[in-house]
Amino acid sequence: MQRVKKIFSNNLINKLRYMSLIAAIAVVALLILNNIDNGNKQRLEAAPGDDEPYSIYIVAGQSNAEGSNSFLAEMPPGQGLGTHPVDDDADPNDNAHIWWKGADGVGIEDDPNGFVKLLESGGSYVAAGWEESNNTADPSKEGLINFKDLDQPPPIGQLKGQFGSEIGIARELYNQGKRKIIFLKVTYGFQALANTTTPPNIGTPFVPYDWHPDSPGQKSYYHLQQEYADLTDYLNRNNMKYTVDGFFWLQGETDSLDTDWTNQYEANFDYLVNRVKEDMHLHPSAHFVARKFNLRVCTDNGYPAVGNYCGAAYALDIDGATPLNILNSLTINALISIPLNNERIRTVRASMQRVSDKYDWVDMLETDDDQPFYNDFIHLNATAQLKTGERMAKMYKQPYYPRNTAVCPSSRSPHLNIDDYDCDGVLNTAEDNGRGSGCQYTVGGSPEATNNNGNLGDDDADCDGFPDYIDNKNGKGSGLTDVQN
Ligand SMILES: [Ca+2]
Ligand SMILES: [Ca+2]
Ligand SMILES: [Ca+2]
Ligand SMILES: [Ca+2]
Repeated sequence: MQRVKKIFSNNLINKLRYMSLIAAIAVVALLILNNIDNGNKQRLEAAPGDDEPYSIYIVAGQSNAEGSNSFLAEMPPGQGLGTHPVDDDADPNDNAHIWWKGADGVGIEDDPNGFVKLLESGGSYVAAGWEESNNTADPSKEGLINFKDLDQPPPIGQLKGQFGSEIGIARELYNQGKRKIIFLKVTYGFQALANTTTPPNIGTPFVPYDWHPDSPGQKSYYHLQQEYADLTDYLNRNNMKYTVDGFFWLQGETDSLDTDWTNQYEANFDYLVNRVKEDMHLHPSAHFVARKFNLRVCTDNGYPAVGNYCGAAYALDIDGATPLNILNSLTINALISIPLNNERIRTVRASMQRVSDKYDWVDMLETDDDQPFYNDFIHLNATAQLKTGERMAKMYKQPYYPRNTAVCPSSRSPHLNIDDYDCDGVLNTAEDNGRGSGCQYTVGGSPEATNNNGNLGDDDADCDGFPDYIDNKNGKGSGLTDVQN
């Protein structure tokens, strides 16, 4: 569009009628070429705003992050997929997109000899694997899926028509004026944060892909890093600048199954939030928002009235998600079991809160209220996922400019405001220039370049904490009244 604008501008200057005609023909030709070039492919956002960065939001965790038992088909009346402008068919150009990876839905029970294999392997047999998004409708977009297509079967839509908090988050951000939203979602049910390979922790086939960043092999955090690399490589190849504006974490239930895991949660969670902030180059204004999981509805209602023992989480005096304990949780007479798990649940919840209290960029969403669960009393249903997403998105000020805000001099148009947030005459997309020598970006203590990496949130020439694209003052401070750090 820049080239079209420039030619049109030259055309006005030129007083010669025939030149005007030629220029007009050129404009039409360019527009036609542009249409041919784009075909019928959807853009993520229509111009103006081509130089506005995309916002990546990351959703990660275990089953409630995945959205197990939260189904598109069970969304409340009037709130179904396609009823909101961020996920509708009417104007898909401003829809949110998602790049996801998660459980392939295969379990030990799907293999006729699964349990035999498990026992023979001494606990090392793992049937479960991963599936990732793949845009078969528009292969040029690789794994990037328009929200309007979430109701398609995998690898476009997610497992069994499920969805997590991403739809509620996206709708709230859109309502706040946000466009060009991309989710990166990597989730796997029943995975602990604890490193299950390190003594005294217990390795178990039921937790094959734990979330600890240092777990060896290709576990959940490894997959998250791989998908982050794949997504940002895709964006870079397509000249799409971005910032990483939030991380949403729904996890913790499985760590309450083992006393060692429970006792390590505070240290593990503290480590996770800082690793994420570094590894995924979070925007200085981005927050890590965690849902403080809640099994109160489960413990209050599950046992013994309706014979639902909330799985292993409540009813059994187990310690450790070992094959024997899991087997017992399915078969043992619940009347002789002793529910000691509440203390571990409280410990994990308190650990999450302490880490949140320690960092002003870590927020905790309390859930100890009337949230509707699915019939298993563990998993958020569709209504609850929408509500949870909305709440999580509201927990901090987003690092972007609402449209048509007047921070630029009056001589500049609102469109320039979108493409040049800090009104310094340099387009947002041209402010990917790295950091000052006094504030090198480090990952794990090692310096890492931030220039021309596609991410605009990690560049800071004057080392004042304000990324260059929203910093028009050389020296301390952004010079912009509506930018918070
Ligand atoms: Ca600028
Ligand atoms: Ca950068
Ligand atoms: Ca700065
Ligand atoms: Ca500054």
